[in-house]
Amino acid sequence: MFEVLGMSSPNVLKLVLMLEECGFDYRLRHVDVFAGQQFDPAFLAISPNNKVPVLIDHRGAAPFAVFESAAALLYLAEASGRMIPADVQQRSRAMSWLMLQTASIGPMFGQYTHFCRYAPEADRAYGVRRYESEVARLFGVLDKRLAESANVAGDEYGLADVATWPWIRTADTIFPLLQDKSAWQRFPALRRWFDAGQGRPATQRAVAALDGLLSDDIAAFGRADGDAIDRFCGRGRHDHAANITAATTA
Ligand SMILES: N[C@@H](CCC(=O)N[C@@H](CS)C(=O)NCC(=O)O)C(=O)O
Repeated sequence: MFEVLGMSSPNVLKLVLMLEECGFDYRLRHVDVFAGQQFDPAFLAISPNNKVPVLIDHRGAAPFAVFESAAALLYLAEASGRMIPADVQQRSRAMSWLMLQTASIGPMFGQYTHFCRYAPEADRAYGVRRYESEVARLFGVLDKRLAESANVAGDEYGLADVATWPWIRTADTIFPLLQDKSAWQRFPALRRWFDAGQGRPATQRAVAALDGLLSDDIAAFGRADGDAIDRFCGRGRHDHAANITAATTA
């Protein structure tokens, strides 16, 4: 049995997609990031960067926790022998696209979400334009790749696909860039791949399971006051850089 600690976010969906694709038993446990549960010492002991998701493998004598979603995908690929090519060069290709997801797609799409949703009005415009431009560029990178390849890393659907698909879902669902659905016409290969992923039975089960955490997130957000949102965003009295400066000059 595996356990995923998380919320209804794209980085968490990656793990649920992978667990479903590999046919593993799992359960989900909600982490209230708006209440700051990601900073609890017990959580930091298994996720030192204070982020969800965390994968816990309960199959052995003692639970084993994996932090960072791509590391968790690799753990599940190795545990199952699935979703990762055996051939060395194809495996390397899969790693390149997996790392592109973690190094570029996740951070850029995440910052775009941040500026659209959480930035104070006065500071919003530059950040939105900066990250919207990057999101559009990355859409182009993926579209070009998928015009020449059935799936992100090659012919077979694998861990680079489950890493990437949730962020395209988030983009399709909430990004102002794709609010006008005709914008998809610029990215036909990406759209073809996204629709194919959506049609997979494992994707449908994973999305239904993850959406079970949505009401927890909505309730958690509703309970959060301004200070809690500042802690989530690392600003105000929770501004890590300002706190370093204050400690240095004290
Ligand atoms: N590189 C990390 C990113 C994880 C991440 O950004 N998680 C967000 C939710 S999707 C989170 O935990 N936010 C809470 C916080 O930053 O305090 C991964 O891929 O696991």
